[in-house]
Amino acid sequence: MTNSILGHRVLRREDPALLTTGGTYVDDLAERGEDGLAGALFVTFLRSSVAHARFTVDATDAREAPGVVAILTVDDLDLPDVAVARPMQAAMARPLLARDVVRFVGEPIAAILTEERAQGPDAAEQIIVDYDWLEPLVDPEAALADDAPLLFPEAGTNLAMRLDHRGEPADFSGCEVVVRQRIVNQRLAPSPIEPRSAAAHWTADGRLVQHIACQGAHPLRDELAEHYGLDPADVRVVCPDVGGGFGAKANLYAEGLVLGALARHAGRPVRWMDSRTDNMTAMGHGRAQVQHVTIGGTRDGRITAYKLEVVQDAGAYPAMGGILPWMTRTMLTGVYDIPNAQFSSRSVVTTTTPTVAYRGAGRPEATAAIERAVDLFAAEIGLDPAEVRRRNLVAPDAFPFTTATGTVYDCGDYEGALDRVLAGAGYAELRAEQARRRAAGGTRQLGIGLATYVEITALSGGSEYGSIEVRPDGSAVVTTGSNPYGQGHHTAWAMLAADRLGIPMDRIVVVHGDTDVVPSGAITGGSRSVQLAGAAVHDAAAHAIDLGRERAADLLEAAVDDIVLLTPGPADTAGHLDGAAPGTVAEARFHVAGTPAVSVGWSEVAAAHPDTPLIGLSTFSAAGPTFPFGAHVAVVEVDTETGRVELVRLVAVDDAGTILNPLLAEGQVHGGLAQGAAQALLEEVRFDDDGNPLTANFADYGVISATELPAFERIAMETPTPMNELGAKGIGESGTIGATPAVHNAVIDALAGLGVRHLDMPATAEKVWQAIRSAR
Ligand code: SMO
Repeated sequence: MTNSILGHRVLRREDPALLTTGGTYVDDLAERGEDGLAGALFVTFLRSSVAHARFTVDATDAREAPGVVAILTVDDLDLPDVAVARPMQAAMARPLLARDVVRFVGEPIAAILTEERAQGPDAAEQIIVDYDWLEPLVDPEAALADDAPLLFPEAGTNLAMRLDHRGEPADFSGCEVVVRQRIVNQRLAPSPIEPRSAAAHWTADGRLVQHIACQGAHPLRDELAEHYGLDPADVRVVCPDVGGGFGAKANLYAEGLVLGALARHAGRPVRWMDSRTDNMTAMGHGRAQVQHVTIGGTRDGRITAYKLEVVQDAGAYPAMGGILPWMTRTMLTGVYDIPNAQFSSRSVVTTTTPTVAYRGAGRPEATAAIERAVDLFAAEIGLDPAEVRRRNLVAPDAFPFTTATGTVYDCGDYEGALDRVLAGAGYAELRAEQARRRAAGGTRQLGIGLATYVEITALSGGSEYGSIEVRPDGSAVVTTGSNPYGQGHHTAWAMLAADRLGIPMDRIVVVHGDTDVVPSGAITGGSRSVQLAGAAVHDAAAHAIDLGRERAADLLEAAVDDIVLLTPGPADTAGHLDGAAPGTVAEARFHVAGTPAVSVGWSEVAAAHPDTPLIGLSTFSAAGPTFPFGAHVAVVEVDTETGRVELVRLVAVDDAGTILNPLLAEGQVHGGLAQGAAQALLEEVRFDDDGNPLTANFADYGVISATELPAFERIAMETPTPMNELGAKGIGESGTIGATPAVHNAVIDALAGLGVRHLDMPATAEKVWQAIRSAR
């Protein structure tokens, strides 16, 4: 495969449009009145301004406000509530608009349909909501108290789901050292730059069409079909360009579910887009776990027992976030060989924004807990944290490795990743510099943070759709079930098809995100795309080649077994390949083995049967998930007078198996590192004691930007997985998973000389300053 395009830094073909004329987002389609959206009414949601109350609504005056076409409340909807996913409490179902009781600030109470965008918020001001306050409940641990206010009195509890430990409890009796810590893995706002956005209309023949910014059209189509009692074939979901999702656009929200009913009521298309504040208060939040860790072992650094007890804040209505402790359990012991381990969790409802999946979805929480615990353990026994990690890693010859919670890791070399990152960071020199600064006692102390991690991608294996049609002009259309929202599927899938078919990349179009065009698909999430949808494209190409060989055999009057496809090499004509000059590479040709002089090309075989398109298709199924891993070193400087933390270096080894395009992988890792550092240093969704959001915009919420970040240092490592022919694992979430604890540990490491043992994230200047003061 020396001529392969794979593994090269091919530039993103998505970017010229995104960086110049802009993409085409849902709101653009609505604005242009395209695709059935002409004359769409604007939907504005009147949202609760209190966290917990019984309420009544009077919209009499508002109905007379300029431009108002209709105002609907829950009684006007002929739709069921959002059922709670099993095994969570069924009695905690969510009405699509609040019914009698509101349970978080931002919960939609009424839908206002107006002719112009600005008329909705004006009309909302004229709706009179009479709130009869109920006791708010903001603290998830308090939700379990006997006297806690109940969000759903009929459920009789605030507990939405519990996972109890299976098997023997972790035994700490033989440990020489046992360390305990309560750790808050704080609530985060996923903060996509494009907020939630959708439009809906009904066709003349009774089909529901929804355009929506999402992570996968087909699962949403099925969700809509179920909710509206329709055959999935009578629902069409279209997902155009999407400006980020990070897990939070993986499911429909009440606002998205209700649009079809609003369009039906008005007899016109409707369109909706979040304001930033609506997005910060009503799109799902991530993380939100309180963790109690116990770690024990020997004085020479062997960890022999580990326990993690989680309280998961599910927010007001249990959604994906309530289930995520299951993922935390899956990755409980991380990269360490700790057979004696225990996990339990309780997911509770609180009068706050519901929680959902957010970049890593339950796995970063597991890593953050154990990586902090290992550092606490190392500090207690006075050993270097790198050395403690090394003494406990799963050995390279132990794969496939089954953990205490029954997870089977496919392959890995954890010590190799640790060695690389320590060498790349210059770990010994960093420690020496740290010692010098501590001895000198200056105001800029150095902190060095480590994290070693493993995560699970393509969670339960699963399958994905891919097809390739070669057209009579020799161009190809790749159709994929996987839906990009920034990852670069158009580039990656075109590379895979070009590589295998020998058709130049600029003659390959990638189609996705329309349930009327793509037969099936799942979400882009859990870092699954390359290893499932990418593998499907790779596989579909093989089928297309088989069909091509059959046709070539007819054309060349030869036996099909004698026909081979000669691919001329890197199939890039756009000059993107490692900066090579533009030039046309000849397309691949079919010929009889040994006689390349007589051949036919793709256009000839595709044109040979004009009535039978040449389509290779695949629904690739993975034998199981894969387990990317890595090691990060973060270096921070802490100003001990002000508490200000500066992240000065972030060195990362992220092994995601075989890399298809290092440029795309790097983009994923960079974003992940940024969001990991963001959790460690800056970001936190906060509520006051009454449940009022305090971080409802980008001024109050410390969303990270380039100014707070160093140039990242990445060190390559590739351990191919046997789970797919590409050898690829997922890369979308790994940066976040490793960076969060590495940066967090670095801050505490900087403060260790001052007597600080632990500090919860985010390490804001104020919190660091307070910690230094208390320690002194
Ligand atoms: S947090 Mo993701 O879309 O699995």
